Amino acid sequence: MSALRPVVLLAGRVHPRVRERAEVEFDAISIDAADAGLLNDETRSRIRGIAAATAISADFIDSLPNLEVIANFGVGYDSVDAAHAATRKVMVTNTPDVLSDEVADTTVGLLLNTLRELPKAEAYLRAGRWAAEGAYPLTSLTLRGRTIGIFGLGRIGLAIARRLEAFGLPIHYHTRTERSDVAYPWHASLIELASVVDTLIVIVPGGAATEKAVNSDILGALGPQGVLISVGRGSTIDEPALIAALADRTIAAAGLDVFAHEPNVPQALMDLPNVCLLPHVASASVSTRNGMADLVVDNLGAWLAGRPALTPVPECTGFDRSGT
Ligand code: NAP
Ligand code: 8YV
Repeated sequence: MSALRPVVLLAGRVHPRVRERAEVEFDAISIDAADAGLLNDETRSRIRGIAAATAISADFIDSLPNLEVIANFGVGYDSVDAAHAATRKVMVTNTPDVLSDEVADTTVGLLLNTLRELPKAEAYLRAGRWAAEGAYPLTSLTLRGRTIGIFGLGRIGLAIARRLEAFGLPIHYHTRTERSDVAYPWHASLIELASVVDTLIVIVPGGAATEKAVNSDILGALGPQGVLISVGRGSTIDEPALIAALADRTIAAAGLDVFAHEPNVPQALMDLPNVCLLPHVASASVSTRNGMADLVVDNLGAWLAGRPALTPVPECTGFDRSGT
């Protein structure tokens, strides 16, 4: 271990490639959770960077007097208090772009699985029911004839839109700011979007601005043929309202990759027949996760060597390397 290498904290269950590279390129220290009580004063004062695979609070940031950079594993960084880090001139980075196509592909797969019940049909075959009972029942839902609404037309939302456009489907969207580079109809509010589509794909960031944005009013507006696909953050969905809407068929079905209290999924959701559930796997291929891991370590290496961060989050884009 070289005394010249910057000390970097590996916080949470970091990806193996982050660990392997960090142990070569930095003086790496690991902890399971970002809890200042797990580190003594001397260690805390040595830490200059964090590779974050867990929540990083304002208190934890304040417990590290010489912290310079937090590199989050994931494009969504709602678990890192980036606004507070910015007040301390601590750089925060995330992992945009390298996962957009993978997440968009998975979203289309989840949508098709939800509508056409493909996981259930496979389970039917594997249980020997095709031979014993005959063909799997026809699905009441189809992608054909649907109108897609995308809540969040950012990097991933646009990749989803391009794919579904190729499926021959009309696309509408809601964001706070209308995009000037797409021809899809923009809706100024989520309720307006939900009123004109029957398929709502949620791919906004988590956090206070989107907390429980998909509530009983939005689900009611989506209507009885409505399908909700959620791949952004579980916090954006009012989960009890969704369970009620699925149970009484206010909407037809839902496909969810993210949940309010991961990895815990409400039993009431699991008991419903008209929902397709994935354990937050939208970016979870070896190649995509390796790309994310490399971006985490490359961001740490760049910033700690005095170079600009590769992918700063918006709260920190104004920093130059001198911390101004
Ligand atoms: P992005 O490029 O920043 O796009 C975010 C989009 O959401 C933008 O169009 C933004 O437009 C819109 N938006 C943000 N806040 C909004 C609000 N309050 N109301 C309406 N629209 C809002 O981010 P991205 O790379 O596409 O990633 C999006 C999110 O997907 C991540 O933050 C993460 O939580 C999630 N994600 C999940 C997985 C998974 O494994 N399931 C994987 C990757 C990402 P405006 O700013 O104009 O409103
Ligand atoms: C990851 C994600 O699953 O990038 C994101 O925001 O939600 C996913 O790619 C997560 O960040 C790490 O497990």
